[in-house]
Amino acid sequence: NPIVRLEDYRPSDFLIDSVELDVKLHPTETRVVATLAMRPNPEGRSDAPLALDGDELKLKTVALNGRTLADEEFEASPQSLTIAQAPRQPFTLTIETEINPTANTKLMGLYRSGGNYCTQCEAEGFRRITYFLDRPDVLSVYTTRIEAERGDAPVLLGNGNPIESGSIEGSGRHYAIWHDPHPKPSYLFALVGGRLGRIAKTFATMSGRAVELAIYVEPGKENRADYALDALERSMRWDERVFGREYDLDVFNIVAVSDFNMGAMENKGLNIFNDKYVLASPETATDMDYAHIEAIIAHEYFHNWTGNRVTCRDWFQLCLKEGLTVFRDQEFSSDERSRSVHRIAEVKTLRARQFLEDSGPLAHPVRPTQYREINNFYTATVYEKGAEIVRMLKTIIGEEDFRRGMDLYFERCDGTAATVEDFLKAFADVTGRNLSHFARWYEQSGTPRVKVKGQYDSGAQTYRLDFAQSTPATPGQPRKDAMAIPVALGLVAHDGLPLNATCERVDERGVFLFDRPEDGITFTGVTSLPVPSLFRGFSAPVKVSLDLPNEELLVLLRHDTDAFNRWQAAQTVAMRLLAARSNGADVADAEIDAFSAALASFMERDAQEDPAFAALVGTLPSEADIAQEIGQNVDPDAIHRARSEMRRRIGLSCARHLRRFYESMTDLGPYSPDAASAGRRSLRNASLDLLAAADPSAGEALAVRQLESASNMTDRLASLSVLTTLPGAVREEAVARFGERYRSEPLVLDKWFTLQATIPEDGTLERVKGLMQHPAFSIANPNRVRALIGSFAMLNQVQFNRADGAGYRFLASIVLRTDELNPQLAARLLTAFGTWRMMESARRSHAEEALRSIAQKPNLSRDVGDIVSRSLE
Ligand code: HT7
Ligand code: ZN
Repeated sequence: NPIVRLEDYRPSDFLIDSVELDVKLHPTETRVVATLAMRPNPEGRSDAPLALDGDELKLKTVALNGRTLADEEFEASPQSLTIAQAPRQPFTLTIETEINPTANTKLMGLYRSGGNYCTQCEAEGFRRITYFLDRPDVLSVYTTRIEAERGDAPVLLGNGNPIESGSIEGSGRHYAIWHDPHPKPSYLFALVGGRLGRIAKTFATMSGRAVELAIYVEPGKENRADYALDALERSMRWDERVFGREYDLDVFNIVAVSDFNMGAMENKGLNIFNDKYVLASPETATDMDYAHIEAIIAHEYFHNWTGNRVTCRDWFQLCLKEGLTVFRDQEFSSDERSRSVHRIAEVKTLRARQFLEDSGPLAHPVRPTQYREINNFYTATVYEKGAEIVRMLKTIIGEEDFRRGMDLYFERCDGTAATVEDFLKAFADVTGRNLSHFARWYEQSGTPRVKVKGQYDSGAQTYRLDFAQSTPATPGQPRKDAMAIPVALGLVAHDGLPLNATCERVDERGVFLFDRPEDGITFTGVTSLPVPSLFRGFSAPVKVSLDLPNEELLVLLRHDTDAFNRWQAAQTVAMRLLAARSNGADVADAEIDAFSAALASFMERDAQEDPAFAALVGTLPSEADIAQEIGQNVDPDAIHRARSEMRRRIGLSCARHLRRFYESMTDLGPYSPDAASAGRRSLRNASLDLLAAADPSAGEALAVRQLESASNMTDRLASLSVLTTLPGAVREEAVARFGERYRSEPLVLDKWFTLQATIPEDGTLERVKGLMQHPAFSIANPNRVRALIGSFAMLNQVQFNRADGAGYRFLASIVLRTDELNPQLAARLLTAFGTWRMMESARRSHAEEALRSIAQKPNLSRDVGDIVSRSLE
């Protein structure tokens, strides 16, 4: 498979100014006629042939300026259409293809989901609909005519605005024509045809234009889309207020489908969503589901400016739209909810997914320089670390200049296919700063380590901080340069009183820019021994080591004005204890009890004001976090034992507080998904979890009572989750009853699959295999596969990493099976092997054997072939 390289980029030899698509929908023989207004690109080669991309296409006819071409005038295969002698002036190319949406199990291009027709074109799916210059720097104005049996597909949707619709006399068929005036790349094309229910409302934009917002879902589930519609309206208002961005069409449609490879897709004016991120009711969705729906609705909407109006020149620039849009959705959620709680959640995800990726065989820069399969680069690094880079930029230049830079970026790049350089140049120009060193964040992979040493001189009343940075080698990058790291910091006195210390290297926003291998700064006017609070708000995606004794970390937990660092202090102490215990070191129970007592008192302090924060403080690092901290020769069983034991001891020593939280944090009224109510539920359920760890039989009774009386899915699922940690007949009965109750609710059954797949017991692999026979499970549906098998592999540390290698062999067999249907899904599952090299040697060799068994199979997809070979390198 050829490798695509950033350095080989050159402009397209031809351009397509407009596209007229005529799509006659049919379950197995859909006809597509594409009429392309083309011309040679003045920036391209003047003697180049016209080479159009295709993928599994059946060509019917091709005509140039209305004349059907004879066979010898072009070369066609399912993968390409080439005309050697293309005209050197503007011309019209008309191509007719036939496609089979029912047979399309890859869920790319035009396919069927739940009997409806839908499309997915990012990154390279449009070429599965018609031959095209399927690259993001070819921007065209689209007009789409969609025709179908009215009975099969009464709803017909396209990009842009609806301009005409009608019946085709005497045929039972009808059509709709959509026109999108905004030039766009083919990956933003979409159409939908089907039987769908609808909810709608009118939105008045900041300049007073009326926009019809609508969400289409499976008929009968319309009221489950109310929250998503409300989130859409709030997102639109927020983008106007915070970034000055207004919506630009007469309609904005969202369609929810149940077979989807990712979360959602930002097609211009016609977002298509995985129904998991649209449908919610108190009975079926948890607080976390509501928060995800809000974030993803916002994310896709925000793409209208960061991705659609300003798109990417090539797929290497993916972070330009994804990192920036994640940053924007994070800011939206922080404004709508609790900023500190949200920041902690973001960082937990970043560390669990991106730091992990950065430390394993699949590490790559935020802007990769080469790929074999672009679908494998929709990663935590591109999205999450990409967002952190934008956040760091804002931290360094400040809020006002950040907004001015964004305005300039939109002004300059609107209607173009841009690069990371264009983005950074806007900020360099408004601030007069040279951002070339900062740009290294896009190029260098791996998570920088920052070592810090503090020294207090009581005589001089100074406090010196010495910093040293290094970044470990990653695939293809053996040596690293120093990064420009913004360190937001402050000093905290042991008694919590303000310290009026100053340091000229720290700017007015409290930020020191650490951009050399080593550097040191000195604070003056430090009247008592301080505790440094570093990387406040997690100001840079780095790993920090600073040898503060546990007592000083507890000073931060008590007194830091930065909520993130208060939480971080508790996590650091917990991690030290857990990692030491997992490694077999002697940690006195008394030390754990002292930590527990401190935790309980801080949770108590925060519980009334910010219960969600208190719940986070009381939640231990996960088994995967501990494995990452240990980093080599990992024994997941030892980690599991250490963490379980620590939960038990915390539960025991904090029981009084936990019981009080459990009893007081009940709902204040009918269920509402707002952050305050969700926070109360999270503290209540975190308390239940610890109480059950300390006293399983009392915990079981509490959980059973909660399961029976719960008025919402958050509390019901939390109690079932506690029960799954307690083996026995009560658990089995509760699990069976839950499965029965929700047998016709696939999205709830996904939660049920996940709970069972993550039971850390020996029988779980057999249970997972058994559940694959459940009538609701389907190997062709990505949500089902991810819920059952993805969760087993990604979330069940002890059972996926079984010492006998059975977990690895199972995953390998599933990867091979899914690869035949849906390579994108198979490749995602395969990334669960990303941690194999950090395991102890027996597990390591089982994992390697499983990976080799995949690698040696003939006819692997490019997606799986790429991941497996990089995993073994
Ligand atoms: N821009 C989208 C990324 C995407 C995707 C979505 C659905 C199915 C396949 C896909 N391939 C890439 C989603 C987003 O980040 O907003
Ligand atoms: Zn996105």
